[in-house]
This record gives sequence, C-alpha cells and structure tokens, in this order.
Amino acid sequence: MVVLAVSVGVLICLVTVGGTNAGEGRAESPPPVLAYAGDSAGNLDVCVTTLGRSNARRLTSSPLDEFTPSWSPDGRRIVYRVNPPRSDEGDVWVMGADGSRKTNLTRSPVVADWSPSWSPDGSRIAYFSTAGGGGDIWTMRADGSGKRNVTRNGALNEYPTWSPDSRSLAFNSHRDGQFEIYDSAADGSDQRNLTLNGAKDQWPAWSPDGKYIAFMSERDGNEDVFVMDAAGFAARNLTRTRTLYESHPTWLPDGRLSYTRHGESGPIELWTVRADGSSSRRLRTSVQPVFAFNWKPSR
Ligand SMILES: [Ca+2]
Ligand SMILES: [Ca+2]
Ligand SMILES: [Ca+2]
Repeated sequence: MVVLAVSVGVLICLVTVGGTNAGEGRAESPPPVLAYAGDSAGNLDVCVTTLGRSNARRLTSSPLDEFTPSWSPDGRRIVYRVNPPRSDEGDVWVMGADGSRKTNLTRSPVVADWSPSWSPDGSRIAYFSTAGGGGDIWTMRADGSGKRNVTRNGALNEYPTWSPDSRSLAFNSHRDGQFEIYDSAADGSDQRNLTLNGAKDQWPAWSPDGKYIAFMSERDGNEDVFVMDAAGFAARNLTRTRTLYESHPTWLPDGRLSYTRHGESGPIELWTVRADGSSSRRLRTSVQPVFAFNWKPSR
C-alpha cells in the first residue's frame, strides 16, 4: 500500500494562532483566509484563520487525522481528508466552513481516498482513490454521487488540482517510475507528462489566471518551489535553497504564490513569492501548516 508522507520534518502542536502585525495582509481587502492542518494533541485537525488576526479556529477535534482542506468556491464549505492513525485508508469528508454538518463523502473503509480538491465552478470534487484497484484520480459531485475514475492508470496518480476554468486537472503521477506532474482534461482524456525529468515533481497548483502551474521539485537537490507555464515549458526554481525544504505551493487569490518552508527541525514557516520569483518573504504569522493548505477563494 501507498505510504503516506506526512513527514514534514516537524509536527508542532498548534491550537491557537498568535497575533501578527498584519504584514502581508495589510493591502488585502478583506484579508486572506487560510484553511490548514495543525497538529494538536498528537493528531491533525483542520483549522481556519484570517491572515493578520488572532482568530484561528479548530474545526475538527477527533483523534483521527484531518488534513488537506480545500474550500468550496463560495467559501461556505470545506472538503478534507480523514485518516485513521497510522493508516492510509482514509475517506474524503465535507463540512461547513464553521465545522458544522460533517459528512463522509466516500464511505469506503478499506479504500484510500484522499487529497480532495473542489473545482472552481463548484460542480465536482477531484480526489485520489484506490477504489479502482490502483491509485487514480477520481471525481465526484459535491454530494458524493457520480464517482468516476478519470485517470484509469493505477500507478499512483495523486494530489489533483483544477485549472481555473474547471476544464483541466493537474496531478502528480508515478507511472514513469518516479513522480512527474501530469495534466489532463477533466474527464481524464489527453493525459500529458509536463515535467519529464528523473527527480521527484509533486504538488501542482494552477495559478488563478490559468497561465502557470506551480509545483515542488527535487531536481535541484532538495525540495524547492518551481513555476512553469501551463503547457509545461519554462520551469524555473523560485526558492533555490539546499538545506531548506520548500513545498506545497498554493496561490493566494491576489496572484502571489505561498508555500511552506522548514529545515531539518524547527518551525514550518509560511512564505510568499511572486510568480516571477521576486518579493520572496515570510508571512508574519505563527500558523504552521502541516502538509497542504488552501486559501479561501475571493468572490
Ligand atoms: Ca484530529
Ligand atoms: Ca520527475
Ligand atoms: Ca530547498
């Protein structure tokens, strides 16, 4: 079975979020809202906070791991992964953005369902599932109906992300013997390898304007955040550090790119950078996202 890599180096308890002095949030109106997973009491919970405010709210409290939250496009719901301890056989759940009405959308205790991503048009949720026997990208309606295997490849296709027009998916795939970023039409047709190199490429994220795909790659020695154009060309390393690990690139609604950064030990920091690589800076927040996080869409 697939081994879950929640090993982000450090898992630091996070129940409350300390104050910030606004910093990056100053020019935002309203300030960005972040959903993320924090480690509290030895397991992961989904939390939500507004950048620049001390208003972190924990939305889950079970002893299971709840993580990889993804907002609905209207910001009213959050879809996320729930895992039993030390198991990959999780399910995809949905809840209100206030933590209400938690509902299991996959209900498959012996199948791994994870990394949900809500389409920008709201119609479907893409996720990883072993329901077809291998590891594939599936999509379902937001109520859990209409599940379909869109990659039908089986060789560990995971972490889907949508293009802004909801017509395409990007994901990473191990079908070539190591991880590459692929894209396809939303129905799984026209699957293409966009990265074509022997190093690990993971965590694709489509920019809000549709022009770029950000991703994590180890091609320059360790984890760094890259951006390429959406056709897979002109990849460039935005972080270029050899002793720090930058990963989980996620676009802010304003077009900046955010990502996690940490060393061998110590805190997980949140950083932002522009798509051209300029203005790299640490966000002034004590939030330490474990694994992937997601910014609330602006409407
Ligand atoms: Ca939990
Ligand atoms: Ca690769
Ligand atoms: Ca690095």
